[in-house]
Amino acid sequence: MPTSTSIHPVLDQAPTTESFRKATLRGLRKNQKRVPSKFLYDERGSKLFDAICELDEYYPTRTEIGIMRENVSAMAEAIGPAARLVEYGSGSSLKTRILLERMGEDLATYVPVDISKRHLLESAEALAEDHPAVPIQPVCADYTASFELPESPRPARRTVGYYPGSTIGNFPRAQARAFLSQIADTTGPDGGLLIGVDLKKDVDVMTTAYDDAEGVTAAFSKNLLRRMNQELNATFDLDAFEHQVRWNEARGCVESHLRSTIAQSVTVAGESFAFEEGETIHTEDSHKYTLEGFASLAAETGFEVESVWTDDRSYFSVQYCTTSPDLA
Ligand code: AVJ
Repeated sequence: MPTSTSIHPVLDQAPTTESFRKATLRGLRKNQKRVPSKFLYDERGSKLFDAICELDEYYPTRTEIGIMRENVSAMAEAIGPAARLVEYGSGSSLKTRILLERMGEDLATYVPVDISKRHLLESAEALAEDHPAVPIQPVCADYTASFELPESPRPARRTVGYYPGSTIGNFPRAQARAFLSQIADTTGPDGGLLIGVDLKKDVDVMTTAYDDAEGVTAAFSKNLLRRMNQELNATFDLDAFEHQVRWNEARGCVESHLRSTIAQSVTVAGESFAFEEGETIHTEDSHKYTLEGFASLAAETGFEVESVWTDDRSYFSVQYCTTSPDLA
């Protein structure tokens, strides 16, 4: 039951089980087996990810929240009045709260986009309670595919993307470029993008963030096997795989894998897959950037980095990028 009139009906463009099946089979047939990381975020995965964000080892969330709190006035000023704020992968919308507390009334509308419908709705309802004056227009979609945005219920002066969490790190460079270009297309001229970008640092700090002592990240990762068992009739034995993390210097990313601890064969959607002992399924990349590296990537997509905020250890950055006001 809707709890608030400020929440508009969900625009439902959720990916189907069929798309999960197709992508999974395609990935498992490769030499280096892999499954796209967006499938980690079913309802249980989204909850586990929230738990990751509270781990001592997982510095990005805490650091980004600190940067947001400290600089929210400057961020609000950069975004300007009456913007339409579109958040890609809104999850629990925790960081958005910092923005909304500062600029709530100033926003034309808030459009959270997330792949997990339940999570999307719960977060929207919680936000609406605290910010009844801001229209909320939830969109359930895989934001890496093209999707429709609802029309703003109030005139918006510009569209600003919000992409926190260094989720851009999930993409290899070419895909990151394509995705930023897609956001630039969505915002159009005189648009903005407030984005969280994790920075390169000590390798131990970066890898430990994905390999916590409590095993929450391992559970998050293995949830993918559970999900395949449930939705694709797969036969994964969760005890016969372990979570493994590697820093890949050449690609500049932390890689997460699920490593088969024995030689085994597993069925997924009727198809059989052989695993050698030690063979892995690559589940996720978390790319790390230098400030220069991100600025040059953004420049290839029609965005220009206008402001950069960091913490005192330069672990993480929040950056405001703009598209030119006078594109075609
Ligand atoms: C949500 C993609 C930013 O890569 O840091 C955290 C996901 N996976 N721990 C990241 C994640 C395991 C996270 N992103």
